[in-house]
Amino acid sequence: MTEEILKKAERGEQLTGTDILTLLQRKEEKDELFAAARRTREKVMGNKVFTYGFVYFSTYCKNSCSFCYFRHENSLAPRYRKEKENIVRTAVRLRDSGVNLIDLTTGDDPYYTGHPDRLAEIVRAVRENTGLGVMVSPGVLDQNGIRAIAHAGADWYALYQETYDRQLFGRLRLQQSYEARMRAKLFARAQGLLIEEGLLTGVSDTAESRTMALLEMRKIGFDQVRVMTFIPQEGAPLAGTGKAGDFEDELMTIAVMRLLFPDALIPASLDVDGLDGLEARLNAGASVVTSIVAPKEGYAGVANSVRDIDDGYRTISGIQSTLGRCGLTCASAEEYRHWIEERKRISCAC
Ligand code: SAM
Ligand code: MD0
Repeated sequence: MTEEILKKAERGEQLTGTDILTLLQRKEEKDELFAAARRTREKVMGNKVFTYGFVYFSTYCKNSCSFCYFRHENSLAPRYRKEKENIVRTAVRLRDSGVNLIDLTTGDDPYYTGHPDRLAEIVRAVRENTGLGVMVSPGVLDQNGIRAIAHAGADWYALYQETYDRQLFGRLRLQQSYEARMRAKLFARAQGLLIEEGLLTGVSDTAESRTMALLEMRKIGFDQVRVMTFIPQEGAPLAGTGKAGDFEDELMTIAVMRLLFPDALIPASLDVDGLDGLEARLNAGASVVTSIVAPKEGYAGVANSVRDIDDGYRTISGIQSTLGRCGLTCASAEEYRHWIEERKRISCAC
């Protein structure tokens, strides 16, 4: 059964909801799924992967997401808002280490969301000083905010729905609007930005809810798609379950994403399990290593706020032996820029 579905996917035929559900559920056939995902990645990317530096420059957040360490109410979470000079210096250091893109992320911080000019100034400075691709992940921006980051030279707007099950969304992103979040992404695309979507797993989602999400995502056609396993956080309500998500569900979802969206980028995030989890994610078909963080600069991760950062494992040099074992190598800045330009030509022609 799985074999037939995999052949169908590799021939480029469209998978049905039932096909997708079968692939997500058949844990005993996961190795065949991962092998097909790797073949699909190889066809599109050869042996190259992209690398993203992560600069989490404000940890202030007005939201109360039940899964997140940095939710507004969590007094345990360290709060900082870095100065522009510090952000630029860190971004340049990441560029010099070899990353392809700088992901400028914040909590949903009204200091920036309410004053998009401040955000735009940082985007422009990072763009000019690094010459790299720039992704912006500041939570929901209004239309002025999205226009401002686009004009400042951002390439990407990242905003994760986490789930396409509206009831589950309500339990994860408490008192936030599902529709406003979705609208912001689509408006960003209309402004010429590439857009990234993301799912969380291990949050009482099911293979059925992930199938529904993937079908919806296929209709929209995102440029980068991710799934991350929930990591319980001290001081956040969902930590009460004490149980991290099933890592296999994330890997199998990565692989199915790879088959459904062969041309899209898919992260293997160092934020979920640090360096330990990288090999499995790459072997499931991921094509970007994200959450590379400059050590000893006082910048946090999100799902794992400190793991592997100051000891230098979440770096370009720290990932080399894992890439080598997977038969993969880092793409150059020029290769990434070429990918971006091609993708914008196709994706933003609207
Ligand atoms: N504040 C912005 C927002 O909410 O869109 C940007 C930060 S966002 C990129 C952080 C993402 O990390 C979330 O959307 C979620 O997918 C993921 N994340 C946060 N806490 C997590 C946790 N405990 N375990 C796994 N993933 C988590
Ligand atoms: C990551 N910690 O790539 C980052 C973050 C935001 N665009 C990305 C979740 O895992």
